[in-house]
Amino acid sequence: MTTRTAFRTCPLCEAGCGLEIHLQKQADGREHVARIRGDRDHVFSAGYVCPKGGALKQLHEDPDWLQRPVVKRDGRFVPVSWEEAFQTIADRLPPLMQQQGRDSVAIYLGNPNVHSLAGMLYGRSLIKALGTRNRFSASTVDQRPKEVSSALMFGTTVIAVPDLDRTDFLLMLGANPLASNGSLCTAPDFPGRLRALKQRGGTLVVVDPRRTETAALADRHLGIRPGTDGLLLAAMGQVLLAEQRARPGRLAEYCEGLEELSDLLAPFTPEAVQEATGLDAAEIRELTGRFADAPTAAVYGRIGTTCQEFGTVTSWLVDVVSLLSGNLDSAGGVLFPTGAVGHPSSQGPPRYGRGFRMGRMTSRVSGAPESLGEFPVSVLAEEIETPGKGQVRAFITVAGNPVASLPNSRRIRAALESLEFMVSVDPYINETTCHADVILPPPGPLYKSHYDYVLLNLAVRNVACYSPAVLPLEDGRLSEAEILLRLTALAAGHPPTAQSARKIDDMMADSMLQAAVGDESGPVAGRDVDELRQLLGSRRGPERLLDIALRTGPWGDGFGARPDGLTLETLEASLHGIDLGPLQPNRIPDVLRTPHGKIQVIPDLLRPEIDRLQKRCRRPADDRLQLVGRRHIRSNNSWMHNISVLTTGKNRCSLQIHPQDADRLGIREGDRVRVSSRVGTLEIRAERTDAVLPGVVSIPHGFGQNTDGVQLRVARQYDGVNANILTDDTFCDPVCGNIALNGVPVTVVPSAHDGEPTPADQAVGVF
Ligand SMILES: Nc1nc2c(c(=O)[nH]1)N[C@H]1C(S)=C(S)[C@@H](COP(=O)(O)OP(=O)(O)OC[C@H]3O[C@@H](n4cnc5c(=O)[nH]c(N)nc54)[C@H](O)[C@@H]3O)O[C@H]1N2
Ligand SMILES: Nc1nc2c(c(=O)[nH]1)N[C@H]1C(S)=C(S)[C@@H](COP(=O)(O)OP(=O)(O)OC[C@H]3O[C@@H](n4cnc5c(=O)[nH]c(N)nc54)[C@H](O)[C@@H]3O)O[C@H]1N2
Ligand code: SF4
Ligand SMILES: [Mo]
Repeated sequence: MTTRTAFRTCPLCEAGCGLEIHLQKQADGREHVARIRGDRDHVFSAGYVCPKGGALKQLHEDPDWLQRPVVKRDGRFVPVSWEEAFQTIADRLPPLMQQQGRDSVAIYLGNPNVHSLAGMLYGRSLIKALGTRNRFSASTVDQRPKEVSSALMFGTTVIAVPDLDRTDFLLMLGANPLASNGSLCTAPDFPGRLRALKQRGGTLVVVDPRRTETAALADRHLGIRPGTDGLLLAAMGQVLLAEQRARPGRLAEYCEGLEELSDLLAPFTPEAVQEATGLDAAEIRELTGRFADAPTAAVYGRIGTTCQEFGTVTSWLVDVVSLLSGNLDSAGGVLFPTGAVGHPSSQGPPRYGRGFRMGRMTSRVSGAPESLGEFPVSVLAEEIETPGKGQVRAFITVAGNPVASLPNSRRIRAALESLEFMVSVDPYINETTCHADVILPPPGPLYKSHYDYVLLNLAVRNVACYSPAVLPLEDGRLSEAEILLRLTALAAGHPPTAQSARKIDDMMADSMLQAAVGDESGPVAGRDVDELRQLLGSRRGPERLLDIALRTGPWGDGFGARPDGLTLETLEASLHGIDLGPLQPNRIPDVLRTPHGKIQVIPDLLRPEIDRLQKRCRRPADDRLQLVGRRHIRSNNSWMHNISVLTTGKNRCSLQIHPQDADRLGIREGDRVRVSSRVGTLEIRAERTDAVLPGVVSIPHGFGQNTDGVQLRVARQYDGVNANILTDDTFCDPVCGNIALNGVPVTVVPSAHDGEPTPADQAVGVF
């Protein structure tokens, strides 16, 4: 029998569904999760939940989730007290930083940070205190091209999202929300929203080299060759301009360089791109016509458009097509959300900025440019391997699994093995953290409060949802915020104690307040910091920082200046979230931060990319296959294969291959095959399916926990292999260095082949 019901946002993916969690009191007085279902009263998700949300119960109970810190002694992990764990770090890290310089420590912030208040707020403080140039995150194996293309056009990283609930026509490229539930487009029940689009007479077109679950729902599926979406979009732009159907409308006045687009896109006729894209010219013309005819239309591009060799230029073209068709910043098209904790440009009148700059530093070994304060993950291994001043000798991971997630895994793994010292803030001993000297485990999701600090700035509706922790922290546990604050203290030269953590937290709150009162166009301009501090009452930690951000945000109470506005207290009283209404059009010019206050239609940095894209049309066909990824509704990147309710059923780690290719190569259903790329070889079971285009093969990522050192009892049993053994750390988008995980050239042979072994063959089966 349920003794209490708690409500909480699901922290597992970008959809942010509301959950209803039924708890029961046990004989020992502890509360136990009886069941979890969707919160039907939630303002955004209205009861939707996917299998992962329900599996939070099993995640919460996972016996492999570390309950105490562990330290490696004689090659084995031993549980220790928090004091001992921090002391071990204090003994090793600061001396290394002193002797070899701050750049000798690298840090990687992984994906779950984006779903964690502590990660969002205190990951930054840790980075700052470390003072290292060697900062890395999942962003450069994911969405950096979109951030950069937006920033180049608009002066800041605002990202336009499809107006999913109102559009008449959705053109979706390289995304499979029926599996992923959406990304860079926060939309709980994405599948339901797509069905609603169809029910109201709208059109869904999916562009993907695989006939995905989402494609199956679409009115039309265009099977494109991997890496050529930029050509398709450029051709759409060319047709709109050549047929004089471009209608940027009111935005024309805010554009710099619009007139030049006609000449620039002129070579990209549908006929010129048809061979490379594999799409018929007539089909491209028809698509463009229908897109232009629709009363409103939105273009949405995701992993297939960012994690590929033309990531930035393709992401730019997504917005160019929206702009030319009159759908940018327009209802039913693509819009800029106004999250309650403001993106810097989500409030206030237009402020001319300095524009966006990247490459302010370059990496030591290969000179890769920095973007948004980070180097691309493609250079992580070489920074560890290459001797010299500034060589990385120590590594910190926070919620990241580079061995599973980054390209050329084998090289990453060898690099981690060569480190002098490594710390992981992570609940599991997995393929990455098994290389750590110290693992600091955060408590499970039900012990944490939640607010989607970043993701609500990407939502298809303006909403604000806060959830307090469902369960109180148990004795002997530290919150993730406390762990990160103590690490920050240590990196800043203070003892890693609760007292230092408190001081740093106070300093962070003060500096946020200082920044807010110093912002001349902000709601608390010129006010007294002491007065505002008083108004925050006794809050500490992430809640205090969140309250400041909410109150000074676009919907905030301005610390009393707008009494009806939001505070954390209002959100605490709204268990099912607060709906702030549909996204607003006409945010341009206010959102712009370019030096001239206009949209930079053709960013200089992208001119060479447009040439390179054009040359892509003439690239001779390659007889190798092209590898792409895939996701499944029951997966979550690299870390949920230990939850048996999610892994039962048919094995999902297979190589999908078209029957034509399989026949040519002599591969039968279920055969084990050997797949090789420039950097590695692996063995995997083949699955013949015409859901992939001929010439394309697909392997999901995040598997391969059946390797030495991993202490995940369920995941270890899974017959899976690490797809990133094949992905290539030199195959990148050249603008920002984001990895091209899709379109990787590979060869496939039946496993028992008699051919000459390649050098890579000798390493088969290492993982
Ligand atoms: N081949 C291929 N590779 C890919 C992709 C692909 O499509 N194909 N996708 C890429 C993308 S988009 C991304 S975002 C990256 C993701 O790659 P990563 O950034 O490595 O993220 P995850 O794989 O989610 O790994 C999460 C880690 O965080 C830990 N963790 C889980 N919850 C918590 C928590 O609450 N606190 C802390 N401190 N740790 C926690 C887990 O144990 C795990 O070690 O992978 C990329 N890699
Ligand atoms: N269940 C589940 N949900 C997740 C995750 C997960 O691992 N599991 N991961 C989360 C994360 S970190 C992210 S970033 C998001 C990603 O969200 P999505 O982008 O929706 O993720 P995918 O399902 O990988 O969809 C990418 C699609 O691009 C296609 N593709 C590959 N190459 C190309 C190409 O060159 N052009 C085109 N047009 N298509 C191409 C692939 O076939 C695939 O169907 O999902 C998030 N949600
Ligand atoms: S779609 Fe699933 S994993 Fe994502 S937030 Fe909703 S319930 Fe959680
Ligand atoms: Mo991602």
